[in-house]
Amino acid sequence: MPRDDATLETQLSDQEYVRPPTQFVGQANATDPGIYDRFEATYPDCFEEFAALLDWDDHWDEVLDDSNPPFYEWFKGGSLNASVNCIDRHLEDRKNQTAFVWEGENGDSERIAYQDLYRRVNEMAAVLESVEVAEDDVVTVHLPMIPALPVTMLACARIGAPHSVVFAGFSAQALADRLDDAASDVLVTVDGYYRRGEKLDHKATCDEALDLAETDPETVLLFNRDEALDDSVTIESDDPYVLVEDCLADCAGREVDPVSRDAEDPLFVMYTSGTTGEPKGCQHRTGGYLAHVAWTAKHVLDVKPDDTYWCTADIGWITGHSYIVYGPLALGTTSVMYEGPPDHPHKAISWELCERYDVDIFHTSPTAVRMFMKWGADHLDPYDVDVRHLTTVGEPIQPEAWQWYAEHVGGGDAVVVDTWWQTETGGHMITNLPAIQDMKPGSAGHAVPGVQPTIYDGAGDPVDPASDTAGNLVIERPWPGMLQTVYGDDDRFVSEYWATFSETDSDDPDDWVYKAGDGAVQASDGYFRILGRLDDVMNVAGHRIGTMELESAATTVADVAEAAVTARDDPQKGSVPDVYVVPRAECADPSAIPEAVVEAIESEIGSFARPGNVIVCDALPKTRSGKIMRRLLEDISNGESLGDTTTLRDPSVPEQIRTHVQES
Ligand code: 6R9
Repeated sequence: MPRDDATLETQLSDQEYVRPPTQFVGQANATDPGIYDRFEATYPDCFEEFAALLDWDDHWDEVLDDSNPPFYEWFKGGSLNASVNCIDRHLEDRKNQTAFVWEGENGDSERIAYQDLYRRVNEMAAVLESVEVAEDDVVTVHLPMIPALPVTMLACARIGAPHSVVFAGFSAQALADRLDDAASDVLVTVDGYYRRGEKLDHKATCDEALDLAETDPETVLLFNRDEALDDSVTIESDDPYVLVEDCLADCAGREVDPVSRDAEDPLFVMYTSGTTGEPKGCQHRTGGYLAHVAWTAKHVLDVKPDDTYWCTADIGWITGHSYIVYGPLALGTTSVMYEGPPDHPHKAISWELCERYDVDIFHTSPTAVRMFMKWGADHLDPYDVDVRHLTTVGEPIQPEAWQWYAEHVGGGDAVVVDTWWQTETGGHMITNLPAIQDMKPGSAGHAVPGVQPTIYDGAGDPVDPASDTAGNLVIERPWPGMLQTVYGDDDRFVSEYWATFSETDSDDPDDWVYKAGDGAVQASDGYFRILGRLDDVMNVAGHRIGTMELESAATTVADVAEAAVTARDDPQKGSVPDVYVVPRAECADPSAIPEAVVEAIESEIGSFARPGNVIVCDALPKTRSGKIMRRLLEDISNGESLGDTTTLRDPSVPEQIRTHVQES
């Protein structure tokens, strides 16, 4: 349920506007301020401008079919292939242009021209066909930031097999859960990769996932990262592994006809954390999704074919899907892809690569900006960084971090754009068009043309527009990039995203409202500012993690009776999870619990979800009806004073816990 408005902190401060530099405005893709009114006046037909950026096999008959809300259909009757839009159609003009320049952590590098990408994707599509992947089979892909990842995604798209990419940092259990949910017959992975100089045995994770999963994939296609890792991998003759290299040799030079997909056919599934322990498979359609990411990459990221664009996200998250793979490739640009983290092999690697590849547009997370800021501007000094456009995504960016980014990375003459959106929305939703609106540090800005964000109060009524009133962020009208459903679970799609603010027995689309799960405020100037999640989802360094997922991981520890997780504010990561656990009565050694809980979370989810503190306590604060008061724990984690505790079953519990926190 949405929280009431009184619990939302708005902390509105006077924010300054920053004008986009004239040279930026002069060259920008989006310059017509009339676009907003035009889109408003012609909704939903306005989104034909999105679709017009793509090559279609068959033109659509209807832009939006909203007869069965919330199961909207976009560009109905149209058909297209995503890999053709991302590759084939660019070959005539610029087959030798680099699509990806890839840098491995260990110093390897590759330039992949559009023609090379075409060859690789076709050969991989042939490999997938050779292991009997058919149209509409979901292929699970567990690959790190190596060229094989976008190649596999596009190969899936070519044959109409939706991909389900599982971020490489996810644990075996998380991979097994996603394999099971999608019931994939084919899994694509790699023997190993590098992380901060260490060789990671990725196949071992896959072996373990295969043991844990109920699904028994018939084939596991195993890429080979490099020869240096060969010794560590053994393939038994009776296991489902097949070396991709061998298959590729058999498929050398093969071309695979792209499957013409209905606009509504799914392009991919991406699992994301929600309010229950089970991640949801957000299913994205081919036409609407691709149109949305292509248009926003062009108009928000200002990507042009001649640019070199670098988005530092991992392709394993939605940002990488939309704004490393599909959007930029649909526009035929050159992208940088880096295997490693921003502090390896040294803290200036980002600037070294910006200089080496002459990056024009740099897209990263506020967490990364805060890190760069902490490391200091000196790291930039030796490099010639000449970007015209800087963007951020994933969490709110504080005005100080924004200023630093603009001044030190942008050199004072770049635009900085904050983009708000979600795995579910497919592409940008609230963000400025950089040449049209002034920047306002700390605010995401305006809605993407045609998109209709609104703030609802706790009772489900819209607050006055632009009234500085904080509330629940909702989207009132369908948009092309929106998820189609939760994979295999239409009911959950309705209950998670629509039920709270919609009249679910109505077939009038005006009665259906999408709940984002975030709090937001629209200032009197129309700019939206995002205040953070209102549900049981936390944002750790821009990664979404469900509180329930963490709690169920913690309770897999045999000695743990109960666990509650809260988000503690963190200057670097935005927030970090604190885990409060109550040992079972028969537990012999409670002091061993914290380590066991950390291990359990790493193995159930992945090390990126590692908690900050694990606090062992005698009891959790509960209401008389037995509900855990997580907000009290959050106040304790953040060292804040506790409000009214009289509704607690045992009002002394919070103070006891505070003592434990101070001791730990
Ligand atoms: C793209 C992506 C979505 C959640 C979202 C919100 C937070 C994303 C933000 C932002 C403030 C921004 N979020 N962008 N918060 N300002 N510019 O991050 O997708 O991983 O699904 O996360 O991230 O809380 O609801 P996803």
